[in-house]
Amino acid sequence: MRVALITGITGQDGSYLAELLLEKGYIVHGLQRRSSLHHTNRIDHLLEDASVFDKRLFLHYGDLTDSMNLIRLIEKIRPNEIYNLAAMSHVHVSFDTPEYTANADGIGMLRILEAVRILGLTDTTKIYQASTSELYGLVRQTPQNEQTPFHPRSPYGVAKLYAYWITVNYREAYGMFAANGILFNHESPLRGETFVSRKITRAVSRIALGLQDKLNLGNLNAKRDWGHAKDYVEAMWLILQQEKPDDYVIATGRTTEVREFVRLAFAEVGIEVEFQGQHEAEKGFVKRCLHPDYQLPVGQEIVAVDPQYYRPAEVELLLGDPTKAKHALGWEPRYDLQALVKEMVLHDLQAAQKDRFG
Ligand code: NDP
Ligand code: GDR
Repeated sequence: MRVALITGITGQDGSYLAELLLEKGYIVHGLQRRSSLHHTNRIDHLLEDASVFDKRLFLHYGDLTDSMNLIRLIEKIRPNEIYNLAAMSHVHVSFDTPEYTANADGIGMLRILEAVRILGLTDTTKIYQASTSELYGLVRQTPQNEQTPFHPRSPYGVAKLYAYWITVNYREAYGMFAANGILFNHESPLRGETFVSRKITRAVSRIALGLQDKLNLGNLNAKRDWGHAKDYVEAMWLILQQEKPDDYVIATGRTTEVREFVRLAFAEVGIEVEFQGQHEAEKGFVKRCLHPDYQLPVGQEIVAVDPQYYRPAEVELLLGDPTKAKHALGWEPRYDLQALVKEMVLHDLQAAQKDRFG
């Protein structure tokens, strides 16, 4: 049986990846941080499954900032595959916690590579690094592919740039199977609630049910290449199944404005939004309600811009070119944006119904 170690198993991608690897028959070990509150919600369905928990799924306390812990765990687990998904993954928050972000998101990957090298596991352990389209940052060219120059725009992006290059460096220096997936934004009902997609679908559901008045957002002009996390964890696995380690862009090849994501999400509950005004004065109003269950007064303000959500430096446009992944990995996304938004809104509507009716 193949053995995998997932750092960041309690996150969005960690949950989908653990599920995928368990389906494929792997023994899965996950690194979790100690927390004062319950924080395994995204993998509770796996932990409660008696057929896997304690038999093929094991959790270990640890942290990417703790080398000794990582060495000890990797020595004990001797994984065939390590997926380094752990990170302080919020771009805006990284401006408030730049040093910690560099330590966890940048040096964290070095600690894993070094642990594998020191333990003499370079020939037996393949390593995946969760690289990101935030590496491209300032727009130089679109669509962005594996040859596009990097210019990160946040402490998060810069930390991930270090992790990207140290992965390439250990591959070249020590012949390790170390590979980067340069993943563009991917979302799901498991997405953290402060990322823009989930913030929108959650607010739309709560506004439709009368639990919230308005959705406050930052830059509505930003464009992202949004896919579904379920498709993207499949690409991570495929990257480690190749004969040779390499780096791949994983994206849908389509880009959409934040403003349009808002429109699509409200459309799922039959509410047509009309935007008026510019910059900080821009607002979204109810134009029409087409769903019998979700009736709001026409003209009600339901979206506003709040500059507190602006970032000190912004990434305006991301559009990925997944041609290499399509040809080399045979990877194609199954979800389009419409299907993604629908799934997220439906999920959040159910959660909002529970909040409203108990
Ligand atoms: P999440 O924020 O949902 O999950 C991050 C995970 O990392 C959580 O399990 C978190 O634990 C854990 N973590 C954070 N800091 C540490 C640390 N110091 N030591 C150990 N664990 C830690 O992120 P996603 O699942 O969305 O993303 C997975 C990875 O992919 C991240 O590295 C992210 O930067 C990267 N990425 C994500 C993209 C996306 O669009 N989702 C696109 C490209 C790259 P806890 O639950 O305790 O907070
Ligand atoms: P991003 O995702 O920064 O691309 O990083 P996020 O959803 O946070 O922002 C996307 C875009 O939306 C704009 N925006 C807002 N963002 C948030 N969070 N909240 C708001 O209210 C808001 N209003 C507008 C942002 O300015 C931005 O332009 C994600 C993370 O998962 C990273 O870990 C990952 O590496 C990249 O995607 C690819």
